[in-house]
Amino acid sequence: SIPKVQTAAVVPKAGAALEIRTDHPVKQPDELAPGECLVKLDVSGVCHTDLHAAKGDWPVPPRVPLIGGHEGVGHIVAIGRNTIDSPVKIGDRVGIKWLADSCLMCEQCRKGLEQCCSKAKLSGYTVDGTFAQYVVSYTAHVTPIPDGIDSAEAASILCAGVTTYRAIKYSNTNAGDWIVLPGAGGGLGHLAVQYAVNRGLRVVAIDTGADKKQLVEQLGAEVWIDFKESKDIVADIKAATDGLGAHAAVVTTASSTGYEQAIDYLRAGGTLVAVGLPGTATLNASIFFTVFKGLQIVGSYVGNRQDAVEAMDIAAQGKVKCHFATKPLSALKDVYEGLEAGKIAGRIVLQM
Ligand code: 8ID
Ligand code: ZN
Repeated sequence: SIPKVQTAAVVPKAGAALEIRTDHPVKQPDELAPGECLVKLDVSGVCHTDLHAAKGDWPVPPRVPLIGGHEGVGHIVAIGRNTIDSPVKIGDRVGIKWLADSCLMCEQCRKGLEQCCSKAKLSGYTVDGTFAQYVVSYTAHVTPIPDGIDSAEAASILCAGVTTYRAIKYSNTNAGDWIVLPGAGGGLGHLAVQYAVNRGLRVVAIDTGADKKQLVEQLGAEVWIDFKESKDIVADIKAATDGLGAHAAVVTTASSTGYEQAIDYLRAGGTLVAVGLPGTATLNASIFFTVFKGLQIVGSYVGNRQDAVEAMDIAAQGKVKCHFATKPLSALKDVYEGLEAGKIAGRIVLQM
């Protein structure tokens, strides 16, 4: 009893207004290719990436027309005929992350850097995503959702959670170290605060506004800096870290401003992890001080299947909790406006 049509939020072309359509076709079970599965969605988180996709402001263009969304949770209702060795079955609760599929055979896939596979399919970017009642995904890449976590709580772990979990994993930090998190009050940032605290790191949170301050302090940030009020962010961070600076920074701001002072506030030997994705900005780092301080600058792009399992497991144990408000799919346009204005503390999760 899979319907022929569904409700979906469609971007007709780059930059065009979003349309909520009630007659969007559902791919039927006998139309699924081997390795594909049809997932009936309950919820989907809204990531700032979806807004970049809708605006078309990245150097790699999305497909159009496009259904966005890559933080979906639902149940498998069909699997393509002749699918070999599926790790999931009909009825399983699964998550749809940004990396919908990869070849699993190339050098990047073999090394666990499958998100950089040249044949990667991206949910809500190069293939239709989760702002719909049904989505076609891939048995090898859907993330099993453990019992003991609500679908709405699990949703944003699939992008915001996985991404920040991995970024912190590769930040070269140990328990007791200081980590600076510009963008700490946003969707990625508020989970970064928690994954950092969970690893025993000491958090300097940077963002703006009373809501975000309250949120990050409640989640365990020791130091708060409001980037709109601070007169000298570098001095503030040094003052909080015995004058030495922080061991790492994970930047999750959607604009380049969050990156600007990092070379100056990192301590010698520190690591800058770039996560936030302004479309055209360049990283303007002093070569001299990058060398002189022995800094590392790394990019971190979502996570592989194992990162997804690990990040989800920590959330299912209740050690990291997404702070979210739920809204209907029809509110997506307003959610984009809220993200653009920087008004959303934590995440919005849409109910399908
Ligand atoms: O794999 C990846 N690297 C990846 C995965 C997922 C998302 C990257 N992203 C990218 C998104 O495409 C987007 O560019 O990370 C960025 C943040 O996504 P988000 O967390 O979903 O966005 P948000 O909820 O709007 O949070 C951004 C926060 O940054 C703050 C804002 O106030 C907001 O809370 N912020 C800004 I904009 N400028 C700031 C600054 N100068 C700042 N905070 C501190 N200093
Ligand atoms: Zn995302």
